[in-house]
Amino acid sequence: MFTSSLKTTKSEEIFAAAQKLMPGGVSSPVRAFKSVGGQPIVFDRVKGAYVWDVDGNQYIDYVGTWGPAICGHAHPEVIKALHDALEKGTSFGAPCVLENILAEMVIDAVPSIEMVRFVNSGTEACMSVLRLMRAFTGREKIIKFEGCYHGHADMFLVKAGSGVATLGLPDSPGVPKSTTENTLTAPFNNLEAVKALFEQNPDQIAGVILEPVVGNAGFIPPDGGFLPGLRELTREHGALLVFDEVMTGFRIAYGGAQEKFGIMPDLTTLGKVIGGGLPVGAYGGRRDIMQMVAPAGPMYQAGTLSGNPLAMTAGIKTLEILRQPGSYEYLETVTKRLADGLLQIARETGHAVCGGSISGMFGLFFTEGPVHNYEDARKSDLQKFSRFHRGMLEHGVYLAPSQFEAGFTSLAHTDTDIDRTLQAAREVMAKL
Ligand code: KE4
Repeated sequence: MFTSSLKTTKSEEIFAAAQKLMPGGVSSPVRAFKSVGGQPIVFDRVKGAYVWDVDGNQYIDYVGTWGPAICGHAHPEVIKALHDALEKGTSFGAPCVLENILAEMVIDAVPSIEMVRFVNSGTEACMSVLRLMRAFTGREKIIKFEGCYHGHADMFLVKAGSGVATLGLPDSPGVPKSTTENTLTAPFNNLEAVKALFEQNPDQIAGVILEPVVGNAGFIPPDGGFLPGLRELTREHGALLVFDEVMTGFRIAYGGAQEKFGIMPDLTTLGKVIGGGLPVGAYGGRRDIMQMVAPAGPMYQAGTLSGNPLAMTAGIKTLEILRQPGSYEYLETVTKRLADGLLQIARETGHAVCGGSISGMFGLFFTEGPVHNYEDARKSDLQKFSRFHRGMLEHGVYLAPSQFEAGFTSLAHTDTDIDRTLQAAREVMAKL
């Protein structure tokens, strides 16, 4: 069932052909395994906590299509709901009651959201929320944090995380200076740096946008006073606080990191989980701000497939499953056992390591740590991470193919899966 020496003939053939057809052979850079090396695994099918590749190898999956598969891949209730929805068509381009239903669920769940607009990706949600921040405040500058990733829109490609960090790209060519000169950056967890930026740019900063728990520089939780400090600083300077919860939304808690940490941002972006695996992003927040969005207000944003019935259906069913009592306690327990187990095994086998987990999100760095920001994260042993990743793959465990990503569990991961993963880690780390 779990092979040790991977047969990847078909993966190699398909990926070789793909590289002639698509840049890097992928639809998104991190999938190419560039930073961990070796042959990317070409998926054939997914179910629950598992993935099967085109060569028939099975893996326990801790990427979960980067977050959406939090109920387990291809959840039978989600699949059934999609089958039923398909009979009524795939896209309307017109109002549909399913949008009301998902909007109401998001508004009920996320403390700071009074109104919401659906889009088709986290990138679209973040680029739209940035325009809204500027439209509402009349200011142009924003603050983001090194290592945080808010999608690939030009103004965010400044010291960005995720694939940009993974590939070690000096941000990106093609992004005009004029676009990024209004993007100020500070180290995550560093309130003094943010305070200084506000003092140096009086009345010019529209807002601060962050991943409240960083997942795109590896897993970096906020230090105790960081989030409350940002709330206070933004209020003091008439700027907006924006939580990018594309990754943490409905994962850290049903109400996201803002529920977990008890902080009310002004605006929030969402994605991944709320689409249940189909393309959905969203931005939302205070009614007085959201009323600026066309056609209610003057700030323009649009999308052909936004709110389409299939994506709404998958999102509705996913949130219905997640809001069942016990979901987040289960995620917390299973993920903590995994993360703590990995750290203990690493230390027992003589590796410097740090990391942890919050609800269904975890990560580890091969460095003594602690890791408070992206600069700390970059001190970790990337070569060792690559060997760890490859070793776990050969033991039937599929981890995110980059140190600058987080790990994700699901309601489908069982104690047996965790035991198997820890057993694999014991064998791999002993040889690292
Ligand atoms: P998408 O445009 O990829 O749907 O969302 C962009 C985005 C925005 N904000 C946060 C906090 C995110 O994590 C993301 C996307 N996350 C990456 C994984 N780190 C997507 C995976 C990929 O790029 O292929």
